[in-house]
Amino acid sequence: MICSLLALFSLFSPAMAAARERTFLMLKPDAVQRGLVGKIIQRFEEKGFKLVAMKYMWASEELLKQHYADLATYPFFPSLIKYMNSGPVVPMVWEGQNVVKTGRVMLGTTNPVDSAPGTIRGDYCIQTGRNIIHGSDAVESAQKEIALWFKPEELVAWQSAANSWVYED
Ligand code: DAT
Ligand code: MG
Repeated sequence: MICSLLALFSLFSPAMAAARERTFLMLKPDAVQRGLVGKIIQRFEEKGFKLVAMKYMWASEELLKQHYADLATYPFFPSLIKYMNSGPVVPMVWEGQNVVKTGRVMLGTTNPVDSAPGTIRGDYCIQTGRNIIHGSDAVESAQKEIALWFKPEELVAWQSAANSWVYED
């Protein structure tokens, strides 16, 4: 009963609805190998975003090909899949207001040569083919990617104690 009242309230509360946007981030094998997992996660925690799901896994070629299906015709596709399949990755779901757009800003551009200092790619990597982190580029692709990498029951519903200090309303 309380859950359905909360769900109903959220439908009529734009601020709450916006706060519930989710993105899919994945630390790539180079982030794991270089010991950057903690540092990168810390950036999203410190920003105020909320971690909803996280795994540590060695992704199959099949899953990676599905994840990057839109890029299948590009010449770099085989090397992209090989790189992504070369070691463990850390897929995650993060939640927060405008987290998809802000997440992309925090990542920096696809080619690190254009990524501003202060961004993850700007600070930690040099080449496009070793750009250490994936982030969804739109709300729709985030939803698709979250569904590809996580079962619904793996997404943890929880209220952050910092919520009212991160959001004014
Ligand atoms: P992003 O990861 O910034 O969303 P994307 O979706 O266009 O970029 O491409 C996915 C990944 O594919 C990217 O992180 C690295 C690789 N990639 C993209 N363009 C490339 C290129 N021109 N050469 C080599 N790898 C590339
Ligand atoms: Mg992309």
